[in-house]
Amino acid sequence: MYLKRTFYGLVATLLVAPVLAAPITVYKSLSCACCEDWVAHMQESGFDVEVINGDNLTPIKKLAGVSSELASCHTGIIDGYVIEGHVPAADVRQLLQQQPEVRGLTIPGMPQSAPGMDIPGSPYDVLSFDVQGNTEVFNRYPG
Ligand SMILES: [Cu+2]
Repeated sequence: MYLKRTFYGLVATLLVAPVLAAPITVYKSLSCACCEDWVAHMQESGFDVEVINGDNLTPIKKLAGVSSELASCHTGIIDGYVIEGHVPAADVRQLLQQQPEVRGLTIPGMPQSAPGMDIPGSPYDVLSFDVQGNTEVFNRYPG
């Protein structure tokens, strides 16, 4: 019984740990309300979020390799990946599970149907991007 419980405990730890153990650090401006709504979406989805407020996000985005075409309102870092903008928690989880060789995920701009914006009706794409700035569609949402 003890061994069995330990085994299932280990499996549960392995399944849950990569997401729950890695906190996401989110850089945003203090006045960004939609950023806060996205932070709430991540927290509700089980992520441990550390928020760092700053007036000038340009240096952060530059360090993160987020070009102006890929940029959105906030920049998150988790487990070495960059999460730019209103990316759904499910996609972040999928990224962490699959560990693809990309720099991160982005939803450029602020599509109104993405989590933290939450006005249905506009389709949007989650893109992955690499160090050269090449993008691929990671997931499509009908809005
Ligand atoms: Cu926003």
